[in-house]
Amino acid sequence: MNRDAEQHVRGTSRFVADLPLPHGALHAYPAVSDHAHGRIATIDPGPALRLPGVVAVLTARDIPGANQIGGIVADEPALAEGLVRYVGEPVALVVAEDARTAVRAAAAVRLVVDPLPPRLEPDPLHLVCPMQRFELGDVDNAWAACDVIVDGTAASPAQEHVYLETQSALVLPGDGGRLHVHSSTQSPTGVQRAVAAVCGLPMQLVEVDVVRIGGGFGGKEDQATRWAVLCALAAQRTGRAVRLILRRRDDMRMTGKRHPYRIPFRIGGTRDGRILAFDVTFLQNAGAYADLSPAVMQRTLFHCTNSYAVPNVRATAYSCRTNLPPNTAFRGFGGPQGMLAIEWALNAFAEAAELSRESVQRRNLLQEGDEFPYGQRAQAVRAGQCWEALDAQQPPEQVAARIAAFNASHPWHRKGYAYQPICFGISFTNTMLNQASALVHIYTDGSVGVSTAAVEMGQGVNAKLTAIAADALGVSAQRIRIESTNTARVANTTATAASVGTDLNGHAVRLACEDLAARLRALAMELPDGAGWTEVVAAAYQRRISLTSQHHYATPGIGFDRAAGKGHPFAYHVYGTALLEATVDCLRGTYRIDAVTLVHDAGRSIDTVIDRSQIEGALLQGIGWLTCEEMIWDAAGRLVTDSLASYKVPDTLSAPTVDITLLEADNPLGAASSKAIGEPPLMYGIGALFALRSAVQAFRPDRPPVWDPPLTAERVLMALYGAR
Ligand code: MTE
Ligand code: LUZ
Ligand code: MOS
Repeated sequence: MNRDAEQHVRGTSRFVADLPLPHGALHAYPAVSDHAHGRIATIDPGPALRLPGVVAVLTARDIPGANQIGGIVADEPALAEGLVRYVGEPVALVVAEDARTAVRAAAAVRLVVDPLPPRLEPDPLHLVCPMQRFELGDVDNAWAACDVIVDGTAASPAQEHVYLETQSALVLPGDGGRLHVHSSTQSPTGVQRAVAAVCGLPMQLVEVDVVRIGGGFGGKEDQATRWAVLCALAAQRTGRAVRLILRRRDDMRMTGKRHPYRIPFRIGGTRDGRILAFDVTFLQNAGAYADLSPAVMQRTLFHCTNSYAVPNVRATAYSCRTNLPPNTAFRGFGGPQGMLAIEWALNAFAEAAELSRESVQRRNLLQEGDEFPYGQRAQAVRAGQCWEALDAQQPPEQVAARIAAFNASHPWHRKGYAYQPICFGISFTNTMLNQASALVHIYTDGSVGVSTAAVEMGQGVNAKLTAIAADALGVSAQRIRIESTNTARVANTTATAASVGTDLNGHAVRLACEDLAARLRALAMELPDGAGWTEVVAAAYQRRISLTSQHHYATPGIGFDRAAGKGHPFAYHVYGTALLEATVDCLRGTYRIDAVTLVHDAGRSIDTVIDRSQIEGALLQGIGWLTCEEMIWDAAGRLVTDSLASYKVPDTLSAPTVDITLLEADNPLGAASSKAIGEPPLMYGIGALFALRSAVQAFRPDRPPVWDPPLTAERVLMALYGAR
């Protein structure tokens, strides 16, 4: 179980907002652009400075180092200079004695912009990075062998992260120009690097510390950086502690989302359902700056055949610059868009070939040794095994009969169902990032402190690392404490992301603890029988044996040639299959996703409570993405759905009953033989779209449904009755 659970329930867990403020601490808030695109004519801080309690207003000119926070592409200023490129882009930072004054004064900064026309839709003529393509087989010559060829365009919607803790930072100026940064970030080193560059300091003078964060979901993989950087600038300038906490509405307006995509495709295959060719183009809406978009776009290509073997593929991706906030990492990291595309295309093919979607899915399921479009061969494939285990629980004829019987006996309600297999590659696709280290101290009282690169964000990585350390040291978990993630204790950390927090840090912890265990075991041989842990530890200290160990881990055997688009980027894949059932009220368009039964390839689960809750949470987040969560920007590029009153996330009352079976098997490259769990189950949610579609089709078989997710109740109603 998550070690923080009890503290969370009692309200004693500390987030950035709960850290005690030092005497004289100041509060910062950004003044932002109200225009999606334009030339900055004037930034007049006068009206803000005249408010009592305002200490300073900083602009790009006050930056001592580089005005640059771009992680992959150096294209993003910390504070806009010359041009503004999205609504909500920070142009100045107000520093005040209290938070309310800072917020009020930020609104008082007078910004004059000469507007330029905004571009809100992706256009491949305006890119943030070069086009990228994966190719397998020979698509152009494969069409001739196809009996059925379908063209279509899939649409993949945006999604807001809705982490409970909004973007937050607290920076304390330290001795000799040092900055101590508390940041709600998944990437402490990312924050450290950017703070150092913008403040004109060497990285050694910037220490970033993260106890835990109140959810990240990818939204703090890159985008916590800006707020920590702004806070650091103010702390450096004023010599006082400075805190910045975004209000929910501003967080929603100012930060990036899951990338919306437009996805034209052509798919073809035989009359009996064998897919022979898939040609797909991904037009990614990157927003105003590159952020992580090039990497997200690449993972879309990696997952554009999901768990299917397609012999001829051409997948092309364009990351397009627009005037929305820079879109960013979000659980699945481009994978959901790639997998939605192939599911959409398979469904279109099945309808054209007059086959069931399910039969086409089953017919093309990945087999051992099949080649992915990026050259890696599928090994230890569990696609078929998961599906068979699901069938054993829910025999397909019984499912079909149950749904048909319901539909025959209800005049205004229709049930639909859909199968949703997943196949998700585990490793950062940028091979360099697949490394971690751990620092383990045993104190003379026998307690153990473990520091790693992993950030606890609710996913339970600390509980898993504790279990791994306890096992390797041969002590009870009670003796072990996972320390905050701190760049002075563990340097050069990779972001806790790509679902590999436990894999990378778990291996590093195991190696460090095995060193210590070996030292102590050798010593224990010399001690009288029955010497316990504390005696052995005390004896080690007495004999001047080090009770500290540090270890580094790098995933072996992976690599990827970006230019060729070929390699072995993933340590392994995670598989699974879900069956999703939905009921639509065909008078109102309202619906429920009733029940989900799934079999998930979990490796040897380190903690089944955590893994089951990760599956449930990810599934619900995936369902929300394609059903009730609708992001709307107006023609001027302003976010309309900027609060939880207008942006609907699924709640516990709307959650389906979920029946999870963990398919356990050894996984040599996973930590303690487990498999990464954080992101893959999100993509079971794709099935919600097709379950709803089949329910609507059952009511209106005469109307080919029009579908652009998210399938809100309004859209379902339009599908049932609207003009087309
Ligand atoms: N679970 C909770 N409760 N909160 C989160 O923010 N983030 C998800 C997933 N599960 C998240 C979560 C994402 S996007 C990732 S990449 C993984 O957790 C990261 O943690 P891990 O690598 O330790 O699984
Ligand atoms: N971040 C990243 C990720 O930089 N590279 C990845 O491959 C990735 N995958 C999932 C989530 N975050
Ligand atoms: Mo998760 S999108 O890798 O933070």
